Amino acid sequence: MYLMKDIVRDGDPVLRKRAAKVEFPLSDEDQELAKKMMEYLEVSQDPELCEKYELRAGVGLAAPQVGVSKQMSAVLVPSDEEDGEPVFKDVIINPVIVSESVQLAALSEGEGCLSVDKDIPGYVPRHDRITLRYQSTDGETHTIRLKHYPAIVCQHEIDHLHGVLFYDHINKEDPFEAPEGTILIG
Ligand code: SB9
Ligand code: NI
Repeated sequence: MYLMKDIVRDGDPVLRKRAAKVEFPLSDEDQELAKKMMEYLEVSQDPELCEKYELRAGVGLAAPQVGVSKQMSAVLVPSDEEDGEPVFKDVIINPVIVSESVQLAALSEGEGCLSVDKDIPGYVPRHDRITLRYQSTDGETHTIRLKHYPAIVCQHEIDHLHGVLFYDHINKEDPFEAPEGTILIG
């Protein structure tokens, strides 16, 4: 199981590289990677296990964050209700945003990243709605529409596969300035 010591931190060049496409059928190694990334999210979102293993809770984890430069990210956006079905749960492989809304959105609390140890305040403007195409571990191609929070999380994860970190998007002059019309979420 991945622990915080396995998470690559900002400054490591792997976080700034473009990750390589993943070939199908998945190798045993890639299958294991997918499983372990999702396991991290599941364990990190269980308050007791999170504390026991000294994890930071996360809703996403990209392969470069565990030192593997491949286009694979695990996403687990929990339900708003206790014990509800997750809003989105999958390992997204070779993801592409095929269309995006002009409407921008940012989390009112800003974003954080398991690879960035300090708090970097500011709005991270992203597309409010996206159409995402990706492959799941079984090789199936999925095309799905996401909006608001799950769309923001997926854009953060896809950025990792392109060597981009959340703070790259924060306005340098005024961190809480976002393009006109950006809606705030959360
Ligand atoms: C928030 N968290 C994430 C993405 C967008 C917004 C609050 C995921 C954080 C974990 N992480 O670093 C994944 O790449
Ligand atoms: Ni991140």
